[in-house]
Amino acid sequence: MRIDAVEVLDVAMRMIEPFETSFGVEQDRHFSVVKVISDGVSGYGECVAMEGPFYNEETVVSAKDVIVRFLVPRIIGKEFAHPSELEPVFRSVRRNFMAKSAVETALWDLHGRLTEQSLAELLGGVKTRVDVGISIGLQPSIDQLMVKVDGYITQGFKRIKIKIKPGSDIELVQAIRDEFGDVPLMVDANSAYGLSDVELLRSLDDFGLMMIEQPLAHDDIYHHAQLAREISTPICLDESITSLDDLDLALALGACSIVNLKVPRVGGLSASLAIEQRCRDEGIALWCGGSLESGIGRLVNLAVTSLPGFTLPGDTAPSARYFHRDVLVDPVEFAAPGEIAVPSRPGIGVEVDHDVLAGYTLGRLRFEA
Ligand code: OSB
Ligand code: MG
Repeated sequence: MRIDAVEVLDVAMRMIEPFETSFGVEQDRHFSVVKVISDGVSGYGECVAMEGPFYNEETVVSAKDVIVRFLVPRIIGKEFAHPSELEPVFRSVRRNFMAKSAVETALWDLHGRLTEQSLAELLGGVKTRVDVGISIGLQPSIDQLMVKVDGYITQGFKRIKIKIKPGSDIELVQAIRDEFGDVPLMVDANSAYGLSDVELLRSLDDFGLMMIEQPLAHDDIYHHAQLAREISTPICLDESITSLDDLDLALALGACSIVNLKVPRVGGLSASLAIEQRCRDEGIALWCGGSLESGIGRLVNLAVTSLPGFTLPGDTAPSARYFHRDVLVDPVEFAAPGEIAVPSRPGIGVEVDHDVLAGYTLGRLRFEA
C-alpha cells in the first residue's frame, strides 16, 4: 500500500458521565482520528491521549503535534507491504506511544480493508467472542458506587473493577463484598500509593481480589517487585508496561503476575503482539485495558483480545457505556451478557459513520503525497 494522503481530525465527544481516577476527571473526550488513504481506501486510527499528562506523559495536543510533524512525514508517499514495517520507521521518535499507535493502527485497518481480512485474522486471533468486564470510576459516595456495581452485575459484566485512592479504598471493597458477595472484583490505584502504604495494601489481602492494578508509581517496577513479596493480592501492571522491555524487566524482578495491555500505551499492534507472545510463553495472565475509546479504538481492542494470550475479561465495554452515539455505523454491543463478538469483516470490522464523525469533528488537516 502506498500512503497517498493522511487526514488528522480533531474530534470532541462528550461521555455520558464523567470518569474519575486517582489522577483526575475526564468527561469531554477530545482526540485525534488519523485517516490513512491508499488507492481511495481509508484506514482509521484513534489517539487516546488524555487532556493532561497524568496517565502517561502524552496529551491531546502533544500527541497531535507528534503525529502531524513527526509521524505523518515518515509515511506520506511511502510504500508499505505490511504494517509491521512501521516499527523501524518510527523508532527514532522516542516514546509518544499513543501518537504512534494512532497512526500504526490506522495502517493495520487500511491493510485489512485492502486485503479483505479482519484485524483479528491479521493478528492471528482465535476467539470469536470475548469476555468483558467493567471499569467503574471513583464515585461521589459509597451508595452511588453500590448502585453502579448492582447495575453492571445485572447487565452481565464478567468482572467488576473499581478505582481506589488513599482514603477511598478498603471501605469500598468491604461494601461491595458485604452487598454482592464473591463477585469477581479487582481494584485499580493508578499509581496512587507508595511502598509506605504496605500495611494498608496488605489489608486488601482479606478480600480475595483478582488483582490490584498499578498500586505504585508508573516508573517504579522495582518497588512493585518488593510489594509483590509483601502482599498476597496479585499485582497487575498497567502504566509501568510501555514496551516488551518493560515487561521483561517486570517479569525478571517478579513485579507482576498479571498484565493489562493497552495497545496505545505500547505504541500499537506490533508491540502488542510481542507482549502477548511473551505473556503466553511465560504463563502470565493478560487482559486488554481501555482508555475511554470511541468505537474506532474499541474495535482494535476487541480484535487484539481475540488472541489466545488474553485470558481474563478486559475493559472493553459496549459503546453505550461511554457515549450516546458512537462514531460507528453499528455501535459495539453485547452479543450475550458480558460477551462481545469479535468483528469478522475487513479491517476494524465496522464502517465509520461519516456523518456522525463529521458532527463531532472540530477541524481537519489533510496531507497529500
Ligand atoms: O487505568 O485503566 C486505567 C481510563 C482512563 C485512563 C486510565 C484507565 C482508565 C480505565 C477505563 O480504567 C477503562 C475503560 O473503560 O476504557
Ligand atoms: Mg489502569
